[in-house]
Amino acid sequence: MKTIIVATKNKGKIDEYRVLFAPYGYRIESLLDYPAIPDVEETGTTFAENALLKAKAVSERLGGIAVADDSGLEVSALGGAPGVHSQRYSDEGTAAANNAKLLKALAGVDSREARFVCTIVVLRPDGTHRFYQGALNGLIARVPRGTEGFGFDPLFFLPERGCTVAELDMTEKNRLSHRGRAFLAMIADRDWWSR
Ligand code: ITT
Repeated sequence: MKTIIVATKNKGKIDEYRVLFAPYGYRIESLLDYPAIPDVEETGTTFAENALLKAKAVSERLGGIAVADDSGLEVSALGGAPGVHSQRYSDEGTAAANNAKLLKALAGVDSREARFVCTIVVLRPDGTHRFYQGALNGLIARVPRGTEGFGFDPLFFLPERGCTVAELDMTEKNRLSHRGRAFLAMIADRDWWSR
């Protein structure tokens, strides 16, 4: 089995990538396996910039193929916020505090349209890289529902499914999520990054 290092400390993402990569014969390592690698400051203004910063930090230290994911929630009524600041939306930066802040920001707001977006970057040992994107449209619910997934999943309602993302099991989430879609584009291009 080949190993791919995904430059993330987010347990929810790591679990999803483990399941996504497994059928293709890849084993996943993450920053949780390399605690000595310091946190990267996500100073970019786009998902792509931040993803590349995270991938570079790993590839500089470990070599090999580095994969990073920068993702977030864009809410139309909030002008696209929290966007690249999704993880740090509330002062605490926890999912519970982020979700509470989002509900407060949308109190009394009828327009609930939102989308999850994900940019994956693959950085090869020779320094070349490519980006892959995915998105998922939905509505911000008025109360959280479900216990699966992570982050904003309990508030992200899928009208065509009649449930939130946190009510889907991981296989179903991966099939339709922003991350699952970006991953499909990435895996379709593996002739480039694995050669
Ligand atoms: P790493 O930088 O270590 O990968 P992170 O959680 O900081 O972990 P991001 O900077 O990409 O990752 O921020 C992503 C945030 O966007 C995440 O913490 C959630 O708040 C939200 N988010 C992204 N994908 C999500 C998903 O599939 N479900 C729910 N929330 C998600």
